[in-house]
Amino acid sequence: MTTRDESYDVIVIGAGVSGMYALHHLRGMGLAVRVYDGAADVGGTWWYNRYPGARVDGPGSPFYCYTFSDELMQEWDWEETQSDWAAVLAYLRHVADKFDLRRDIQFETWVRDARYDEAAQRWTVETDRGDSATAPFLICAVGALSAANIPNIPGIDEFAGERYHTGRWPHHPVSFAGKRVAVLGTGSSGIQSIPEIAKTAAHVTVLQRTPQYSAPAANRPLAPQEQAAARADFAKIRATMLANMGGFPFDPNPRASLEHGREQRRALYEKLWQRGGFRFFLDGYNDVATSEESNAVLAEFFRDKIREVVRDPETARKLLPDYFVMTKRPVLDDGYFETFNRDNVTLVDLREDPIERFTRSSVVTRSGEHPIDMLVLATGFDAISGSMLRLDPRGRAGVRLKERWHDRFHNYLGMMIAGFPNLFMIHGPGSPGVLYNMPLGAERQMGWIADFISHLEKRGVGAAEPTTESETAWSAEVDGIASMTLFPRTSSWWTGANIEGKPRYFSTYLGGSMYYARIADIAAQGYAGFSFEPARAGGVAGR
Ligand code: NA7
Repeated sequence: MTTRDESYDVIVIGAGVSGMYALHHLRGMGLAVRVYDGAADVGGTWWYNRYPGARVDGPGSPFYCYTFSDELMQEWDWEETQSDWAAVLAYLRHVADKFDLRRDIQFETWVRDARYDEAAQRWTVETDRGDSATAPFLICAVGALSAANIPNIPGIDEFAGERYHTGRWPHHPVSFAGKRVAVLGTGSSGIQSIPEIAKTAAHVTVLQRTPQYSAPAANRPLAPQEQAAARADFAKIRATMLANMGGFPFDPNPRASLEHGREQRRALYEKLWQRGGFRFFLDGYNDVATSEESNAVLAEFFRDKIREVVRDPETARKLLPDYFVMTKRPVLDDGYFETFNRDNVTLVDLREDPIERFTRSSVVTRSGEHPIDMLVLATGFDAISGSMLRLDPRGRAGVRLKERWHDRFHNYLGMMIAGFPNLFMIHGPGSPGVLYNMPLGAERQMGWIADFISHLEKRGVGAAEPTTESETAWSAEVDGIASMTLFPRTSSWWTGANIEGKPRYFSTYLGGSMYYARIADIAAQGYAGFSFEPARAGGVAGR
């Protein structure tokens, strides 16, 4: 059924982790909310990324989850420390059931236009189903890792075999049995899927542009007593999560590498390696991301591990990363390097042997032709900003976001954009987004947005947006923090280097929990840095 000019208080785009929480929170405020999502159900990232081996690859369960409901925490059982996509999706479906979210979500619906009407002080969205709706507030919960990156390689569209992108994995079963499979890309998705694919494929050709520092995921069943402990003390654990830099309940690591010599450091790394998991990257030394010397010792430790595992020295050489550890998204694996000891796996180093083209049945690199039946694109995303630019909303005077963001993703507090009044982003550029526990980050940003909306309503404000001066100052803050680290010095999706023509800078606010203190402070100052326009009839006050 097509709906025309439906009127709401808030329109939310996206029904993933962030959009689901946004709906729940806004409903609790008594607001009328409409959510749109292109998928057939909730889940966002976890709806789409269902490739073999897809798992949580950060500090895992039971802390990669919502924290807003104690009841939810008490009733949901996580089975493993690194939950797979199906377990996370089952959890999100349970959340949708429990809080009756679906009745306000329109699925299988893409928002193809979002434009601001200055006179009415309202956003209008139009969908690919011919619906349109308006609301004074628009929340873009469009996902930091959503816009799939399909590389533009000669002949790629002529390839006649099966072709899948990990971030758009089909819902029907995919069989690799007896097939020659090429996997392009060795980020988290490639490294998770390659060992799984190699188990049944006739042959796997791994096409690697950049080798990775990957640590053992050490996925294991979550012991009932661990879950029970988390439940018993959840209020206290949540307080630690709120205080911790990355949003997880770990004590901050106080150890600087200067305290230990090289051998002592390697001994500690060995101990952490044996334990495995994401905390390998966090629990060593607190200066790994800031000190070249500290970083070099850890990098060498990784390279030694790769040399130890991979039997063919030439393959091992190609797998050795040579940039600062942690400055690309750290990866966790389950037997990735061991996979290269299998007879049915070969590695092509694209830096030495680049792809020239695809044909109907092969990939041709400089050294020759590799016949394939299937191409898996594990090529990642136009991350952080890509899904906002795909939406490309039109703000004041019809200015498109693409125009405003041609040189940088200008914003204030990682949530709002000058010229785009009453539009909020969750996990957008300029926020801690992908470098923070994302469900918790969504809750915290949404809490701030909700308070802001209440503030505007109470004061009869119809339109609020940041000044360009406050955007400039925020940019300087984001850049200032990043420049204290080694992160901006590596080409990564964090710096936009994976997408041709994308502005190149480290766009994430690296201050972690410090960010939440900053935005609370801005609110306490009466929302400093914004300009406000009184409500006209039909705007916020007129709803
Ligand atoms: P990533 O981490 O962006 O990995 C993509 C991989 O694909 C990476 O190895 C890229 O090499 C490679 N790539 C991308 N484009 C090309 C082209 N054109 N040619 C060759 N190789 C290419 O995406 P993932 O999906 O693995 O992970 C995304 C996040 O999801 C992950 O960090 C977790 O947070 C969850 P590059 O390194 O750019 O040289």
